[in-house]
Amino acid sequence: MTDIERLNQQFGIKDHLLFKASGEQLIVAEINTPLACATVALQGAHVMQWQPCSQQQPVIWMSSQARLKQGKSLRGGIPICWPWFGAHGEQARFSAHGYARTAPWQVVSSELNSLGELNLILRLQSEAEHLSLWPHASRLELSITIAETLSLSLSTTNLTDHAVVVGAALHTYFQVSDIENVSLSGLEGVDYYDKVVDSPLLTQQGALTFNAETDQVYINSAQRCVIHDPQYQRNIIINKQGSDATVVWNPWIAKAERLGDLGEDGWKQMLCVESANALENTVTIAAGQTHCLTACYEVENIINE
Ligand code: TA6
Repeated sequence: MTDIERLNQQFGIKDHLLFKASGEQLIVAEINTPLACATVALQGAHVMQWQPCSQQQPVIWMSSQARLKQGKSLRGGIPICWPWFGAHGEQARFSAHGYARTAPWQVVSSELNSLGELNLILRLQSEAEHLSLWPHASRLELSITIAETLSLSLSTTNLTDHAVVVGAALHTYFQVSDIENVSLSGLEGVDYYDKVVDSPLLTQQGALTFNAETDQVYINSAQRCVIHDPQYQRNIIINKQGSDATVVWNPWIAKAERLGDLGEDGWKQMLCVESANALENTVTIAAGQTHCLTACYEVENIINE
């Protein structure tokens, strides 16, 4: 029996959840329910796509150039940054955003409930190669609930006998009609670092609009954010818990060209709003304890006046 056959036998749900090969011998879970469709790669527990039935456009952006490749991060979807955010504190040669997003995760459970919500739980257990990068045994689980809303809960259990400090993010790429025609509210008055210019702490004045590369880390921010997209006639509402930092990122033209994997003008149709624990908002997890970082995305249709 192949891995895919075993997964479908153990966790498949007829007509609603099917595991299949994708890219270079990797495996994805394809989800179709009366409420929404989604795709989740087992590598990195990476939500690649989510589209409620009520939406004409996907809510999560994925680069047209994204290809599933063993050990390679995907441009788009919801990369899981863990157990550090950004560059590694000491080892410049370690991959940015940690190793969880390129590691093979295991399926723990799948369930379609009476409301038509599909829940999938994936787990990453510390392996030797991970311990060489981050020497603290841990169990990482992602619980994904796919419906008219999308909920993700990333739980870190510290399996060691000492406290550990963890940086993490649900590095979500949202699809927008045109980055120059959307705004982001919810961060008014919040302090942030502008990573494009390596600024000191600044304070956000008003809602964010976008007209250049944007890479801002908002600290002590547990607020709900909303992406306002009049052209798509929708708001994307981003609620979170267990996350005190919010990262807002769009590479704009030059950086998108340098990255080279966003596809033709892909930068114009994406906006990252990341529920994170980073910089002064990393989390300390005591021995044997668990921390949960949770985000929930909801789409509100609006009629333009
Ligand atoms: O979250 C924003 C950021 O840290 C940017 O600085 C940029 O590096 C982005 O993440 C993408 O990182 P990646 O390693 O996926 O190319």
